Amino acid sequence: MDYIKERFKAKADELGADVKDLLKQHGSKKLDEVTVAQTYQGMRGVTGLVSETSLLDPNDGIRFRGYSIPELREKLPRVPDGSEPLPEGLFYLMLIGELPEEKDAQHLSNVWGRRSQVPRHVFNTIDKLPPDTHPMTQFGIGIMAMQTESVFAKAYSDGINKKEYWSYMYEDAMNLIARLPRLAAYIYRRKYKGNVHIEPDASLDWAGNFAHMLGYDDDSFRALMRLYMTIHADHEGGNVSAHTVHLVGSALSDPYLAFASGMNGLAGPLHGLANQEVIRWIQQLREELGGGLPNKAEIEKYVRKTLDEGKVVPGYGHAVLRKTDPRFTAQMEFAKKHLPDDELVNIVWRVYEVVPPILQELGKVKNPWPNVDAHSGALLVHYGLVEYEFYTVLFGVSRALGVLASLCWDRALALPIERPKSVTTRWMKDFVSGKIETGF
Ligand code: NMX
Ligand code: MLT
Repeated sequence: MDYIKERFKAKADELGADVKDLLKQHGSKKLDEVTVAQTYQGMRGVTGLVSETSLLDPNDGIRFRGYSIPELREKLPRVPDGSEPLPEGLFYLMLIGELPEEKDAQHLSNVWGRRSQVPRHVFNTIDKLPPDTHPMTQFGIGIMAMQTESVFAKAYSDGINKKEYWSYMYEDAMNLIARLPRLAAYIYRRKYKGNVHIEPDASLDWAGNFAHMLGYDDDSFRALMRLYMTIHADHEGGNVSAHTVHLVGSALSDPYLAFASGMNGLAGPLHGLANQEVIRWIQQLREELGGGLPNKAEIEKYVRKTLDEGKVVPGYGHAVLRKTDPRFTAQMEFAKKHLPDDELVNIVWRVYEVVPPILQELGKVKNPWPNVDAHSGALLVHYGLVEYEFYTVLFGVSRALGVLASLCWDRALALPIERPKSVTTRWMKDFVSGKIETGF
C-alpha cells in the first residue's frame, strides 16, 4: 500500500476510536438550538455537519487543519525557488492532519502524474457537445463520463465488506484529482484555442502542469496557479459544493458521481460562478464608461445602479465570513508583488474602497466585504486568460482537493447516509400555535 494511504488509515483508525468515545460519552449533549427562521433561511448558523479538513472563523477566515492562509504560504513545500505553496502539500495536510515534508508533496506530484490519463471516451463525449456549452457544464459532463473508471463502483457491484469502502474511495479520489487538470485543460483548449491541445509535462508539479496544459508557461502564472489551487481548495463543510459532495457521497455514490454533483452547485452564481460574474460586471462598467480606470464616483454610481436593478454586487458578501476574505487578501498581495500597475487589478482595488460602505448602508447585508471571487479574475486576465466563463472550472479543480480529502474521511469514519428532517409550513404553524410538539 502507498505510504500516504497507510498513514491516512492509521490516522483514521485513531480518530475513529476518538469519535466512538466522544459519541459514547457525550452523544446526547446539546450542540445547538434551531429557530423557525433558521429552518426557512438556509440553515444559517446551524451546526449540523462534521468536516475534518478545514474550519471557518467569521472574522479570521479559513484555517486548514489549524493553519491560516498566510501560514500555509510560509510553511507548505514549494518547487525550488518557488514563491507559492504546492497544492499537493495542502492536500497532504488536509488528509493526514500534519504538515508534509517536501518529499511528501513530491510523492503526490509523482502519484498524480502517473494516474493522470483521461480515457478517450471522455474527450469524445465532450466533443459531442455544442462548442458554446458553458465550460462548467462540460466539466460536469466530463466528470460523469469518467465515472466508468470508478474502482469503488466496480468493487461495490462485485461485493465488498463495509470496512473496505474507504480504500476504494481513496483510490477514486486520487485518480480523479490526478485527471481533473487534463479534463479542464481539454475543455479550455477545445472551446477557446482552436481545439489544439498540449501534452502534459511530467517534470512539472500538479498546478504547474495544469498551467502548462492550459497554454500558460510563464513562471509567474505557474506561481499564480499554485496559489489559486491552494486557496480555493476548501472552505469547511457547509458551503454548497462541499456539502453536496458529502451529501451525495453519503448514499455511497462514488467520488465521480459525488464530485460532479458538487460541481453543479459550484456552477451557481451565488457560489463559484461569482468569479466570472465579477469580471463580467467590471467589463460592463468599463464599456459604459468607454474604457479606462473609473473614478470612485463612477464606480459608486454603477454599484447603486446594480442594486437598484435588484441584482447583487458579485464578489461581495458571505454566509459565514464577516471580514475581508483572507483569500482576497492573499491575491491582493500576489498582485502587489507581481502586477501592481495592472489596470483591471487597480479597478478591483478601487471597487474594494467603494462597495463596503454602500452595502453597509443597506442595513441588511451581513457581510459587506469582498470574498475570494472579487479578486481572482483580474489576476487571470492579466496573464491572458481572459475567457471568464472558464474561471469556475479552475475553482472546481482546486475544490476537488478539499472535498475529496473530506470524502475519504467520511468513508473512513463510516459516516451514515445524510437525512435531515423537513416539515411543511402547515406543520410549522401548528407547532408555533402550540397545537403540536416536535415529537422528533
Ligand atoms: N450585493 C447585494 N445584496 C447582497 C449582497 C451583495 N453582494 N450580499 C448579500 N446581499 C443581500 C442578500 O441578497 C439578502 O437580501 P434579501 O434579504 O433582499 O434577500 C440580504 O443582503 C441578506 O443576505 P446575507 O445574509 O448578508 O447573505 P447570505 O448569507 O444570504 O448570502 C451570499 C451570501 C454570498 C450568497 C451573498 O452575499 C451574495 O449573493 N453575494 C454576491 C455573490 C457572491 O459573491 N457569491 C460568492 C460567494 C463566495 N463563493 O465563492 O462561493
Ligand atoms: C466557498 O469557498 O465555498 C465560498 O466562500 C462559499 C462558502 O463558504 O459558503
